[in-house]
Amino acid sequence: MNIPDHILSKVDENLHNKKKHPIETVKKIIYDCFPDFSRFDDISPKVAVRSNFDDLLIPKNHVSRSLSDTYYVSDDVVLRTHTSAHQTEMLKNGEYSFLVAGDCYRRDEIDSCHYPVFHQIEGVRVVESVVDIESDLKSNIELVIGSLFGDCQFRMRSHKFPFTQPSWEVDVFYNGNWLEVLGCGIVHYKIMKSCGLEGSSAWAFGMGLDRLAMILFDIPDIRLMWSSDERFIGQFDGSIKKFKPFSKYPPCNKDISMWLGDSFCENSMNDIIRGMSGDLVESVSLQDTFTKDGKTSNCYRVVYRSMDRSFTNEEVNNMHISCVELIKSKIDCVVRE
Ligand code: FA5
Ligand code: MG
Repeated sequence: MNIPDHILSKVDENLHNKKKHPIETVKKIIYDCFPDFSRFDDISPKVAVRSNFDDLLIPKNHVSRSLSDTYYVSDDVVLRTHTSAHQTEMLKNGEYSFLVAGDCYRRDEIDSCHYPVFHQIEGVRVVESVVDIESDLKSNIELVIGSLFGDCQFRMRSHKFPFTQPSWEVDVFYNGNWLEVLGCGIVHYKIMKSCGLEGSSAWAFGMGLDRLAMILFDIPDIRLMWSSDERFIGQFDGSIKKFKPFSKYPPCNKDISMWLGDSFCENSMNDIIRGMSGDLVESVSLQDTFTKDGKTSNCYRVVYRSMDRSFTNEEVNNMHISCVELIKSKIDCVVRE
């Protein structure tokens, strides 16, 4: 329905299962923290709307469900937006401690740490009610963080997810910055009940593998994860290694100004630019916005930069012109020339 070819073509890539890829290395470190857990890493990312949203108590009007945020295969099938989509079917199947790793899809902004396809790992454990569930969660989080980052400070901040209560986000203090690395919480009692598990409790966590790999391997741009350039992929051997950047190619900036129509959707524009330029687009950012006579004008800066080669001015100009033409014909806006 709203899935461009450049996204569909990623469904079979499975970077999380590609030997020695940084994302697979991170996945395995997390696997090793939970030797007794069942592991699932080849479940199709095409899931029922019910599993991705309804079963997780995500409200009908939640923005994450909209066509502007989620890729719909049909009215009732989406490309999963998180690995939590598999929680309830696993619990109903009698899995009581499991890990699910997989590719996830979201329509999102364009910058060095957002990509429309990324990878998550989900961990869930059902425990007998006698166990102090919050401290069991906390000690397991401590174990994962310790295996990934070594001896470092971390903090659990109260947060809100519809499917866990209470919920937290976890930040790690690494290289002088607090970085958000995962979301977690106690599985909502309504979900436990719907899975026939009233009387037990469970904890769950979900973490983004791409950003973890970027932090641990010093990978500066998330697009590199998709590179098949030997200068990238040849650097990894299955252990954590700092990435040695090959020369950085110069960026080329292009601005595009437009009057917005009522149904203007920034993520749809981003999909067009990503689709037209492949991985040559580095970021799209709002530079300026103003309203005049009830109409809003936005100016976006599109930065093009290749990860592995230099390009000619002519090549970028042509690509940008093609993007603008497609935006004019597909997006509700009037481009200001
Ligand atoms: C979730 O997806 C929850 N399902 C996590 C969870 C599981 C909470 C179980 C409680 C219990 P969130 O939307 O924050 O949470 O995403 C988790 C991680 O996915 C982020 O921290 C980030 O690392 C990664 N992520 C999300 N969007 C992108 C993107 N566009 N590009 C790269 N990584 C992304
Ligand atoms: Mg896949």
